[in-house]
Formats: sequence, C-alpha cells, structure tokens
Amino acid sequence: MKATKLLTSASIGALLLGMSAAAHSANWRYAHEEFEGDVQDVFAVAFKEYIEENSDNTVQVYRFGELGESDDIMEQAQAGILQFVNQSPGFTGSLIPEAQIFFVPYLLPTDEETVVEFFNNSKAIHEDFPELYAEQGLELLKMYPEGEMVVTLDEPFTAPEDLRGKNIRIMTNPLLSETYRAFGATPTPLPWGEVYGGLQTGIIQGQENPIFWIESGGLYEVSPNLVFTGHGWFTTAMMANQDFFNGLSEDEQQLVRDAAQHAYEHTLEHISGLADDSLAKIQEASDEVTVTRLTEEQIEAFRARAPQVEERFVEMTGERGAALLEQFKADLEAVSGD
Ligand code: 6CS
Repeated sequence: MKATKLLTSASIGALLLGMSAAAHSANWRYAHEEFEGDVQDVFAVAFKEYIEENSDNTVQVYRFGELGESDDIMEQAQAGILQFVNQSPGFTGSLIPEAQIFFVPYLLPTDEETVVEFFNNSKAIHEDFPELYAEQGLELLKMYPEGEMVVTLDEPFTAPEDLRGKNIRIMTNPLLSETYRAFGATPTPLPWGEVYGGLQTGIIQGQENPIFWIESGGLYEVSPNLVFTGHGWFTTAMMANQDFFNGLSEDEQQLVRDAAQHAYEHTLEHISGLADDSLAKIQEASDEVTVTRLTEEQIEAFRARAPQVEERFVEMTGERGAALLEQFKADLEAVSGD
C-alpha cells in the first residue's frame, strides 16, 4: 500500500515534470528564400540543430516556395505566423529603404576576407541596422554575406555600352533599378520564382546572383555568360518577430542569440571556397558557359557610374541614410585600412 502510494506520487511527479517541460517547449517556425543545401539553408539547419541540442524546443524550417515568395514569408513573420525569417535586403527595400545600401555598387570590396571582417565588426551592421529592423517589429539577429555578385547575360560583355537594351532581372528593390540604369541596362524587378522562366523565354536577357545560386538554380543553362564585375556582394539577414522574441525568457533570448552566432560562424566556413567549387561544377556541366573577369580598366567604366547611385540612395533615405552610409564607409575603412 505504502509502495503503491509512493509509486503513484513518483508517477504524478514525473508527469508534472513532463508536463511542465512540455509547457515550456515550443515548435518554432523558420522560413528562408533558398533550397536545400543552399547558403540560407545551411544557416537555418545549423540554427535549428543548435536550438534542438540545447533546449526542448524544435524548429521547423520552410524552404523557398513552401510558404510563398520572399515578400510572403516576411509578411508571415511580421504577423507572428512565423517566429523566424531570413529575408535578403534585395527584397527589404520597400520596408526598410536603408537596407538598400548593399546595392550601392562598388561600396563593398570583392576580397572575401575583408568582407567577412566587415560583417564581423561593423557598427552599422551590429548597432544601426537592428534599430531600423526593430521599427518594423523585427529583431535582427544576423546579417551575413552569401557570395560575390556575378552578372549573367545572353552574351559576354565588358562595357556599359554592351548592356544597352538588355533587360536585366533584379530583386524588387528600387535602388537596384538605379544601379542597373546607371550601368546602361534596362532593370527588370522580378521575384525569384519568375527568373528561370524569364531567361528561358527571353523576356529578360540577364540577371545577377552569387555563383553558388547560378549553379544550384541552373541559371547557367539559360544565361550562360558569366561576368565578374566586382560591384557587390549578396547579403542576407536573419531575424525574429520582435513580439515573440521579447516574450521569451532571458535564457531563451540568449539561446536564440547563441544559435544565430553558431549558425553565422558555420555559414561563413561554408561559403569559403564555395564560389570556386560552384564555378567548377558549372564548367563541368556545360560547354556553353563563358567566364569573363573584367580588367581594372573595364571595371573603372562601371565604377565611374557608382556616385550617382550613392546620391539616389541618400535622396531615398534622407539624413538617416546619409548617416548610415558614413558609418558603413568608416566601418569599411577600419577593416580594409584604406
Ligand atoms: O535572386 C534571388 O532572388 C535569390 N538569390 C539568392 C542568392 N538567394 C535568394 C534570392 O531569392
């Protein structure tokens, strides 16, 4: 009788413990813009694994197309349907105009080590951007680079004049339109889902993206001339719905921050050498592909058009944008020693 009573109390205790653990564990939803194994997915999976190894919570990762386009997942994150979202500044321009700073051409260097050092240390990235995202109900957890931007076209090009009359697909971001107009092309903003078909049918004649994406999305099949213009890096951002984040305990907030830091470090290791590997795969898969690396002199003709884009950025974003630009440049100077 006594033993039964003891067992019963122990079982109830265990049940209560289980229930309280269950009450505190949650399934968090996290959507990004890419496919399995792509850079944003590598980040998301590393984040998920860290959370699941260090807590009772689970993370459900949704990839491109499962919940819609980039704009759809951002809306869902702002509405609290998703707890986490990865949206690239290329699509965030209408929500946070200052995020377009990444599309001022030739602002970021091409050298990977300097770019990584910039993302590790920049005050603009770690202090200014979190405030801008917070105004939209978003807790910015990480901004990170994915790869150097490369332009693909229906024929090789070396000068802005060669881009005349070419419809170049850009992400839906007004400043990118300015960049490609300045480069002499006709900018064509489109969501990702329309790019492959647009190139295949000839509605657009080119686009820009990092090499890993040109390989994984098979873009080289329909846009085989790759041109390294050195004008920028593809940057992305991972964040949480801020009401959700503020509602977490301090320990859980720290867990989320630690998981984001772990995912960031893991992703930077992943992108190291990725562009070369992806280019080798592309060249293995296709005889049609051409690779043009613009010379310094050829780049100069494009770089000469950057100041007008920078001016437009300041016009679009006012004093805050101007201050951000100044900080961005100071942060770059600190890491490149220019
Ligand atoms: O060009 C785009 O739209 C896509 N590019 C990359 C590298 N990631 C996601 C984005 O949707």
